[in-house]
Amino acid sequence: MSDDNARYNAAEVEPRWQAVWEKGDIYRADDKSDKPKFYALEMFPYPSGRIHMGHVRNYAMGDVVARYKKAQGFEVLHPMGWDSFGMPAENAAIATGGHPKDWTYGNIDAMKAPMKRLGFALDWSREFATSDEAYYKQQQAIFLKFWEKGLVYRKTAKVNWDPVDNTVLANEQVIDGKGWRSGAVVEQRDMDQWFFKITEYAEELLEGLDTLDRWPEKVRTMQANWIGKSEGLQMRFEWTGSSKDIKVFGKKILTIAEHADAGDGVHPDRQANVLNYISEGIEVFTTRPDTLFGASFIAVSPDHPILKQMEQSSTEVEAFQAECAKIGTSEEAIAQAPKLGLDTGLRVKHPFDETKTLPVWIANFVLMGYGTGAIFGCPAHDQRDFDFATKYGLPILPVVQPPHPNHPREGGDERKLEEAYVGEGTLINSGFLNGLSKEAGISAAITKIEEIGLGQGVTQYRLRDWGVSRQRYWGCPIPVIKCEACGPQPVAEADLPVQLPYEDIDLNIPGNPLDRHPTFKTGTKENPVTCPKCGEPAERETDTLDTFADSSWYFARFAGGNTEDTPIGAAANDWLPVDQYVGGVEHAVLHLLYARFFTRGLRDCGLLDLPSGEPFAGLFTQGMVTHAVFTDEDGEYVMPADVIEGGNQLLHIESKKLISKGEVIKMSKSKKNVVDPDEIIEGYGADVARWFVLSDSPPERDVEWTESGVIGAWRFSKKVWSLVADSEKMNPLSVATDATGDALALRRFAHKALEKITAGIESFRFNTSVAQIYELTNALKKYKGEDAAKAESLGILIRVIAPFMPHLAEECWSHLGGAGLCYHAPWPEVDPAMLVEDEVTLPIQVNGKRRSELSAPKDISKEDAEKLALADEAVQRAIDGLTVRKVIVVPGRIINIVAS
Ligand code: ANZ
Ligand code: ZN
Repeated sequence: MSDDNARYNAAEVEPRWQAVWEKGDIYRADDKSDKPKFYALEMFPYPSGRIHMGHVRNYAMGDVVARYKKAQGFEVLHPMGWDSFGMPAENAAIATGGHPKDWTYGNIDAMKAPMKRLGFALDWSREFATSDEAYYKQQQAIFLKFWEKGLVYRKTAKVNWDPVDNTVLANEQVIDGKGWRSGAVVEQRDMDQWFFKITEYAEELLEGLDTLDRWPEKVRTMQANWIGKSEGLQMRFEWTGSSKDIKVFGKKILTIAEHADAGDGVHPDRQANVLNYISEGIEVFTTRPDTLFGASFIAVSPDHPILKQMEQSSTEVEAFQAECAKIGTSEEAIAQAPKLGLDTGLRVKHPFDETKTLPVWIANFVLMGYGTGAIFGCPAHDQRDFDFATKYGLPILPVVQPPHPNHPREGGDERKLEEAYVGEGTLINSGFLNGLSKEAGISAAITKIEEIGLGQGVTQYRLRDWGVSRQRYWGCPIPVIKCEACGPQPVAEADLPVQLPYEDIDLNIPGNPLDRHPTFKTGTKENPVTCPKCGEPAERETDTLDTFADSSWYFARFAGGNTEDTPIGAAANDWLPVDQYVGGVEHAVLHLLYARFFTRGLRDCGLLDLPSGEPFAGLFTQGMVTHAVFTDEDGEYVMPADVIEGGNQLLHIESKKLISKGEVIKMSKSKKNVVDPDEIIEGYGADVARWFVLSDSPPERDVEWTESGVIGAWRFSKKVWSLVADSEKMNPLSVATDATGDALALRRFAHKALEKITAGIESFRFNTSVAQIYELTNALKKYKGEDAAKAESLGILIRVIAPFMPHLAEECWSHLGGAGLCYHAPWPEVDPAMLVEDEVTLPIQVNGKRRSELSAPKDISKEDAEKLALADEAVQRAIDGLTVRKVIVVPGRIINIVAS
């Protein structure tokens, strides 16, 4: 080992190069560059206060791509910022008595330093936090543009209401049906809320998924399921008797005119239908009209407008609704809850069989927000209907005959059924549909219903409009003024931003601090809030936007720069879409879907020129960083840093208590199985931390953090350095075209490795690149020459290491005598000639004595080898005057000639 080797000290080398990079401003992306553009982006962090290993892995992956693309000749944009609005800041402020803003910006400062120490190739000139006034001002401008375009609307919707704290709760704040702070049973309340009309793009969002061929299949599937397109039938079941005489617990059903506000909870576009079914009958949505003959009941949602009358007249209905409300608003909770029902006493006619009537029930599993909020139940072929009918003794009539003759359902209605049959089959007990397949039955039933004027075939989406109102402080204020006379009015663009007040914020009282702020809502005496339309005193909207809005367009803002006069600078049109997006799979649905909606909205408002509307051309979802959980004798969690291995035992460093090692799971603060990146950087260097998280597992899988693994990574970095430190100065851009013998073999090795390393980076299999880098390092270690082949191979090694361990690469590059920065060096090019099959050297013996050797392709035929051997000059001399008796060719090994 040389002295240089002994001196390699990441703690000294890394900051030194970071200073050089920063001074050279080398990571600034040039909008005007005429190179091809490449936009690399990782999901930006929430400023919780600490960098964790998950961040390190996420950003290290993006950094490999960014640096690699730069070396390949692209102009690379690789920005960073902060997703800084949100509830944790409010909770922290409550816990510590501080202010959410101070907490947030303090955390940003605290996180930026370790982030910089990791040496990412980031263009910090574009940095912003979403809570910056300059950013949320533009978000308010976007909100108003969306409103103008019809992509924003207001409607009454259900919220979780905490009756003790007198506040709205987010779904995550409702635990087991109770408020997280008060413990009070949460109620469902109707409140005016703002919505983004994402359903406007349901079809486009679905179709767009087919174009995203660089997205993981599972993410596309999850999005498609979330959008949930169903082709079906919307149809009416008419009341028995005259609709005018229908009694609902003694009261008449109201006429359309009398029921003007019946559309609550229903998409405005569908209100007409809602009104319709109240006077004429019940409108349902079904994807299985083929099973109509098996219908045995109608069920409406507990929130169905028809129950409005009953609410006033029947305590029974009211009590039932209250019972259902306890389950909460989430679709999942409703699906898991036991089936609950109440017979309304109302009856409807069967569309195909005048003699048959069906009872109308209220059922807790019917959602108001999907379809029409009402269904017909066919218990034999839908499990929920089956459970419901079994519980309440409603008829179960099979109408689909399964194809298997031995199926227990064979024989039809006589048998006791155990569960619903949802598969394919032939229709039975179904009048004119008998004998048809499911598919044929569906279209025949739709045609018939359309003919008799009871409905029509429709497409439904499970996707709901995006409710964005949050009754919270730390978010983007919704730029609206509410006037009693004129209704909600947009704040004039010149008056943006609607500033989030800093003073007089008290989070210790439950409820929305903006709502009780002394001036935010109504202004001051001198400067009251007034209606932009009529000028009368009015009130500011006190809701703030869901923070998912903030992360729905930040990538466009990065690309367009921090412009003051427009949300998105023109440069974004050139940079977008993001070429490679990297982040957690937990964002597979909401964040990615909302961003895809926003880019379409921005496009249609003329704020972004992105015809496809797709923000992310390539997506990669990385696995997590895991670690074993340690517990002491009392079962308390212990941080890995406080554990030492002694003998065959694990001991707590301070108390010397015995520690046991538990399962290996995602690093999390609550289990204390975390390793602080800062400590790793301090102990081993940033390069080692980066190398480790990329080396051991395929990027989409979890990687287990182990001490031994880190030490291995650290040793490897030393090994690379010693290789360079022990070398003479040489040009790492050398190309040793006339290498022969060992030098040629080294070249071949280096180029083969290079090809695989490059392919690994291209296909997000960094671990395979790493494995090849190890091999190449070993080959170089063994090589004795100090020649062009070594210079070339070392030059390749340093450049392929650079995306992973950029500091070490710069140090090696400069030590070797490379011109300029390694960061600016081009990606090495594979010499295809070096990839062809290896040559072998075959010794040639004559009568047991080595006379010569033959360089030949490894797979040379025996005949060719014999011919070439006999033609060899030295061999010719040796057999001069003798007769060749025999030639023995041992393929790949030796050629023996027997002559006498
Ligand atoms: C009758 C029927 C018979 C149904 C049968 C299914 C099976 P997807 O495919 O997810 O769109 N449905 C309709 N609106 C509903 C609501 N608001 N809440 C709960 N369930 C609702 O699901 C469509 C099916 O879900 C519809 O087809 C309807 O039940 C139910 F053998 O109608 B079906
Ligand atoms: Zn007004």
